[in-house]
Amino acid sequence: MMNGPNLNLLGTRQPEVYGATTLSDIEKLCNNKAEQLGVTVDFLQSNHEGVLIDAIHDARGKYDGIVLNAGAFTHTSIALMDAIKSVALPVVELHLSNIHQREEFRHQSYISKVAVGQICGFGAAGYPLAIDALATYLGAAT
Ligand code: CA2
Repeated sequence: MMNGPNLNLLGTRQPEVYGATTLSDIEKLCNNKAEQLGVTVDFLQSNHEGVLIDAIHDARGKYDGIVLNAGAFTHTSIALMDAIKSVALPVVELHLSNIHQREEFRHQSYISKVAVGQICGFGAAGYPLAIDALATYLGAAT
């Protein structure tokens, strides 16, 4: 479970856009879902593109897939897209908000071009949904 820039601020600012749930609350939701499904989830948040790219590279051989909320890098980062392509791991793209209903510049996603699918618009509830989606895709749910 990888989270990009500014998502560490969740629950502390702009609750009207991103909700009142903190990232550590979200981590608990993810752990509960993982336990329910009998899968393991590790959690990372970084504000740095290179750290996310390194984590994607390091995921190879260690994880079966990635749930990625790349934050604003979604709309700008060819480097993240290339990293995902290079590791050939299934990625579920995730957003709290419905990016298609927001400003035009958020409609473009480089992650979508290489992701298995996208979940957006369900707020914090999208996180366990994304784990479910990835586990189902992998046939990993018990
Ligand atoms: O809806 C999402 O999950 C986004 O990935 C969130 C990004 C935004 O740039 C994407 O277009 C959609 C922004 C994350 C910023 O998170 C904040 C949380 C609280 C306060 C301020 C920013």
